[in-house]
Amino acid sequence: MSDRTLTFIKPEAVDDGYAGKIISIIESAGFKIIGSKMIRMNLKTAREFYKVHQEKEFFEGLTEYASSGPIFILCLEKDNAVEDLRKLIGATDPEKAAEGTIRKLFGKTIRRNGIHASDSNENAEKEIAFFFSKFELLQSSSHDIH
Ligand code: FUP
Repeated sequence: MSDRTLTFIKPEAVDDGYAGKIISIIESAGFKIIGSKMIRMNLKTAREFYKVHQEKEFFEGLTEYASSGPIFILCLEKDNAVEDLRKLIGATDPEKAAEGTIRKLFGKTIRRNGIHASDSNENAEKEIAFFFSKFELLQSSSHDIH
């Protein structure tokens, strides 16, 4: 089975109308979309999703921002998906992100940086299960719905 990862386009990038452009970059890089949805997280859900950061000084701002509007969530499949998507999105701070990366192109600040992507295979599987039921994901082998 190919590796899977979880990504979402953050509220400001969705609001600015960049979802289509960002998804196009992701698809052109060889990722297959095996699940997608647009939702708005409430504050409680955002705090749960980002709980690994709960001791950080940016936690309140981060979770308020993440719940401030709809996000576009994708489950993606590709060999080496986690690492390859992290390369494609670039560094957390758009100012430090490499040219051509999604955060360089569409991010504005370290908080409003355009896109989230899982940072390990273990977290990818946790984050996929956080947002998707198995019935919402295409099977990697046949691409049939379960
Ligand atoms: P990343 O894995 O690149 O998304 O970065 P982190 O896991 O370190 O941070 C998670 C999110 O917290 C970032 F996407 C943006 C936000 N953040 C801030 O708001 N301020 C900071 O100083 C660092 C991160």
